[in-house]
Amino acid sequence: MKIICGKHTLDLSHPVVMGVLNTTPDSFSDGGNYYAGGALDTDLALRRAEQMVREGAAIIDVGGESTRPGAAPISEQEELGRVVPVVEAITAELDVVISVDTSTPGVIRESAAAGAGLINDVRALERPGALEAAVATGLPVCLMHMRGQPDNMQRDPHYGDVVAEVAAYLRERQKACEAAGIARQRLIFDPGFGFGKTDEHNLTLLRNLSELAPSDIPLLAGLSRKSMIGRLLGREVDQRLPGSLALAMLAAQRGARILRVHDVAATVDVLRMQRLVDNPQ
Ligand code: 7PJ
Repeated sequence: MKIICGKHTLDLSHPVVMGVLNTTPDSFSDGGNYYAGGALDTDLALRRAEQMVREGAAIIDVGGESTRPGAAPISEQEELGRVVPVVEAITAELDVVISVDTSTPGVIRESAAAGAGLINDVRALERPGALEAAVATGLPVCLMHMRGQPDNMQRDPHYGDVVAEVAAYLRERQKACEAAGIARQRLIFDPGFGFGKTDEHNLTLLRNLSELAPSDIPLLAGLSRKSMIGRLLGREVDQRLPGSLALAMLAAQRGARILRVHDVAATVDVLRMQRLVDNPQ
């Protein structure tokens, strides 16, 4: 399974790691890390990207809008100012696929022009103009399921059958993408762990992960440091590495091809071990 991301081809015959690079001042685990004197420091962000590439990340996911539960929306101008300079810097310096974690049409367009190779949208291109912007880039897209919006999504989410409903939503967004001109070979599915889901919903989705996508559409799983680990194990955000690694391996065993994580080196080791055991040469 391969996916063409601009000038890079991503080999997904084995699971790969997507390293998180948040250029927000306020994200729950790495927000504000790349700020100096109150302003975004592109060089600090670039150095972090470089470190993640050394550690084995195949993709760097650059995000400028916080989507954590309760997060407030920001303007397009603000998001552009956080994302595009970092995409430009990474494109100029590193040989890696850059994905942009965005739902904003202008950010989709300008990031692609700056060298991004993948669009990662937690709103599955539902924002007005986002689908058209994504089509125009020709890039692959990760479609994620979210119930509600970040400011209200964790208020008592309900499903009849969470696996069937998430799968149906992703299929419906796939059809919308195909109708608009994004070929099936350019799509990635993601159940959106923690986005309008209780812990029980998240566990059920992970247990049944392989049912969420047809076998030719790669699955992405984002579980790293998420609050479900905090609640289930009683761990603060800086104590969630073992839980995150366990969930990354369980997701890989259930068919995830891209693991979106903060702790790249540790996750790469886990996936290498899993591969040695499960795919003997
Ligand atoms: C995800 C994401 C995820 C995808 C975030 C966090 C919140 N994109 N962006 N999947 N999560 N595709 O890192 O906890 O799960 S931001």
